[in-house]
Amino acid sequence: MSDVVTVGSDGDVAVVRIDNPPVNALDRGVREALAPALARVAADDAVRAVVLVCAGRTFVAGADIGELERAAWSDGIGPDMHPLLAQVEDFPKPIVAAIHGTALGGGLELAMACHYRVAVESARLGLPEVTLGIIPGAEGTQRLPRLVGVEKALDMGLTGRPIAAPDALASGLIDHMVAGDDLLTAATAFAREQLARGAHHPRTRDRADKLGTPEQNAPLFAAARETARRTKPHIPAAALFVDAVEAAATLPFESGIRRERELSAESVRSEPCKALLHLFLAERAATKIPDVTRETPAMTVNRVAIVGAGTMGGGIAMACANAGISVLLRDATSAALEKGMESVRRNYAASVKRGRMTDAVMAERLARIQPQVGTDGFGDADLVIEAVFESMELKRTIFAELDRVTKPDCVLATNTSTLDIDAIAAVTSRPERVVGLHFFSPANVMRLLEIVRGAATSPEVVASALGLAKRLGKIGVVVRNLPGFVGNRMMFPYMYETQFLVEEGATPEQVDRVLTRWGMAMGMFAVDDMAGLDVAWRVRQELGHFSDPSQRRPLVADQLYAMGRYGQKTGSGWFRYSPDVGGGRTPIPDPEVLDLIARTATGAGIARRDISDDEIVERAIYALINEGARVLEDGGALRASDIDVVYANGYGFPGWRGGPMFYADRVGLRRIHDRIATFHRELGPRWEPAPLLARLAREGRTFRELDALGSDTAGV
Ligand code: 3H9
Repeated sequence: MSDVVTVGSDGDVAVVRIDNPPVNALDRGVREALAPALARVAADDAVRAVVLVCAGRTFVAGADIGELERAAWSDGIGPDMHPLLAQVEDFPKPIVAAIHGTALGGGLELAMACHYRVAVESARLGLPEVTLGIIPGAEGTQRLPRLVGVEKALDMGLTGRPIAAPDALASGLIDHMVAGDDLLTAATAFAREQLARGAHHPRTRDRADKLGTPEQNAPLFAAARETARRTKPHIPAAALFVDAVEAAATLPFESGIRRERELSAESVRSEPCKALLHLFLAERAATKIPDVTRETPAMTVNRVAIVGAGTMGGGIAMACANAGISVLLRDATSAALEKGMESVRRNYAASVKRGRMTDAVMAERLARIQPQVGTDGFGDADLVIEAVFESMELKRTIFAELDRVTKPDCVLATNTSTLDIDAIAAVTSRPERVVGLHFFSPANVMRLLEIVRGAATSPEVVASALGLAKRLGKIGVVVRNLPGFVGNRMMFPYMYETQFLVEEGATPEQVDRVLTRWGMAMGMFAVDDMAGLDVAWRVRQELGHFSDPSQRRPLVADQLYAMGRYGQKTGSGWFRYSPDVGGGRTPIPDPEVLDLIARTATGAGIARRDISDDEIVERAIYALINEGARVLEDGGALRASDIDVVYANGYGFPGWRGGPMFYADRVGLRRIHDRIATFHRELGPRWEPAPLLARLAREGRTFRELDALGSDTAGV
C-alpha cells in the first residue's frame, strides 16, 4: 500500500488516513491509493465502521491545483472524482469524515460523500472554487444544497468564503463538533454511537428535505444571479455555479451531477479560470527564492518597533497587532504620536461598528501597540520598521541611531517606496540585516508587501521577511533595489501615458471610465488624486524623471501641483471632491481642469483629437507591460509571475486577467510588440520596445515559458 493512504484500526473501527503534505490535496496518487484501501476495508469482516482522517495540518484542502491547471490549458476536463465518491457514499459500512484545519473544495466534496462529518471547533469548511474561476466539480454543487439548503449553498459558493465549524454544525454541514483537540478519539466514538443506534447511514444524495420548492427557490436563484452579475461580472463560474445549484434543486441526483460536469468543464475552459489559477500558483511561486531554502534559518519576529506614527506607520502597527505581534510605535513628538494613535483607534472603532470585530478584540489589539517618543525597549526588538517621510537624510540619521540602540541581530527595515536601500544600509554596521519592507496603503488592509533586497541583504533576512509577510496575512514578493522597485517603477510610464492621452484629447473622466471598465479597480487619475499629486511630484524629483530635456514630459500635473491641487486631501486634483458626494472621495469632473488641459496642450502645439477607448487601453496597459519587460531584464523581479502578483495585489489590476505579464501573453507578445513599435514611430522614444519583449516576440515565446525555463533572468 502507498504511504499516502494508510489503514489502522481501533477495535472494530478502521482508521483510513490520508498523508499527502503539504495540504493533503486529492491528487491522483491519493485517489489511486484511497480506492483500493477502502475496498480492502469493505471486505474486512472485523471492521464495522470507518473514520477518514488526515495527517498533518489539515483535512483535504482541495483537488490538486496543478492538475486543474493542466486541464484548463487542455480540454477543460479535470480529474474524475466520481468513481471514488460513489465508492464512499455507497460504502457498506458507515464512514465518518474527521475534519481539522480546512476542508475545502474537493476536500469538502469528499467529506460530503461520507455518511457523517465531525470537526474540531477551529476547522473551516468551504467551496472556494469560484475564487479560482471554476465551479466545484466533484458533486459539491449537488450535495451542499442537500445538506445546508439552497440559500446557504448559494452564499457559500458565490463568496467562496469558508465557514467555521459552529456555523457548519448549525447549518447541518457537519453532524458533530468535537470539544478539544482529540479528533480521532471523538470521531471513533461518534462512529460507534452510530453503530449502536443501529441507524440507517444517510447518503447525502438521498436527501431532499432542504431543497425547497420551485416557488421558494425562484427568488433565491434570481437574487443569486444578480449577486453573480454584480460581484463577479467577469468570472463565468459565478453564474455557472448558480445554474449547477438550480440543477440540484430540480433534477434527480444522477442528472444533476451530469449537468455539474458540463458546467464545470465550461468554467475550467474559461479565460478567467486560467488567469486565476495562474495567480494562485504565482503567489506560491513568489515565495521560492533560489538562495533561500527550507534550511535557511528565519527569525521569528515577536517584537516589532516602528519609527513614524503617520498613516503608514500606524497601518503597519495595526497589521502587526492584528497578527498578535507586540509593537512599539515611536514618533518624534507626543502630538504626532497622539494623532497617529487617534487614527489607529478610529480605524479599529470603524471595524467594530461594521461588526467585523468585537470591543474586546479591539481592546486586545490596541493594547499590543505601545506609543512612545523615545527608543526605550528598542533593544529588545527583533525588527524595526522605519516609516518616516521620504527623505534620505532623515532616514540615514534614523538608521545610524537604530544601529546603536538595537541588538546586533535585530533586522532594520525601511518602508521607503523610492529610496536606495543600499545607501541607507551603508550608515549601519549591519548592511546584511537591512531590508526594504514596502507596505501599501492602507497597510493593515493591502495584501502586497514588496520585500526589497539590497546588495548585502542576507538570505536569512529575506527568509525572515517572507515569514513575517505570511504571518501578517500578506503576500511577500522579493524585488531588487532598483529605482521604484517593481510596482512604482512600472506605474510611472503607465501614469504618464494617461497624462499624455488627456493632452492629446481624452479627458481624465474618459480615461478612468475606460480603465475601470477594462477591469482596473480604479482609474489612474483617481489613484493619483488619492495618493496625492504632491507625493507623485516628490517621487518625480526623487527618481529624476524627465531630467533629459529631449524627453516629452507631461505638462499638466506640475501645474496642478503648483496650484495646490493635491487631490482628495485638498478637495481638488485632476477631479473635484465634495464632502456631500461619496464622503469626499468620489471624483467629480472639473471643467476648470479640462480647460487647463486644453489651453496647455494647444499652447504646446499638441494636436487635439478624439481618442478611442481602445487606444486608451492599449497605450496605458502596454506602457505597463513594456516597463515590466524591462524590470525582468534588469533582474528587478525574479519572474514575470512575480510582477503579476505585485500588480494584482497592490495596484488593482484585475485578477481575472492574471496580471499584466500574463495578460500580455494571452494577447500575444508579437501583437503587443508590433503595437509598441508603432507607438515608438508615432509617439517617440519613450515607446522603444523593451529588448526582452522584442526577443520573445521574435522567437514566438511567452513570459510564462520564460518563467518555466527560469534561466533567462538574473536572480533576486
Ligand atoms: C477543487 O478542489 C476543485 C474540486 O471541485 C474538484 C474538481 C474536480 N493543490 O497556501 P499555502 C500548496 S479546487 C495543490 O502557503 P496556508 C501550496 O502550493 C481547490 N497544492 O498554505 C503550497 O505549496 P508550497 C479548492 C496546494 O497554510 C502549500 O500547499 N481548494 C493546494 O497559508 C501551502 O500553501 C482551494 O482552493 C492544492 N489545492 O494555507 C484551497 N493548496 O509549500 C487552496 C495549497 O510548495 N489552498 N497547496 O509552496 C488554500 O487556500 C491554502 O493553501 C490553505 C493553506 C488554506 C489550504
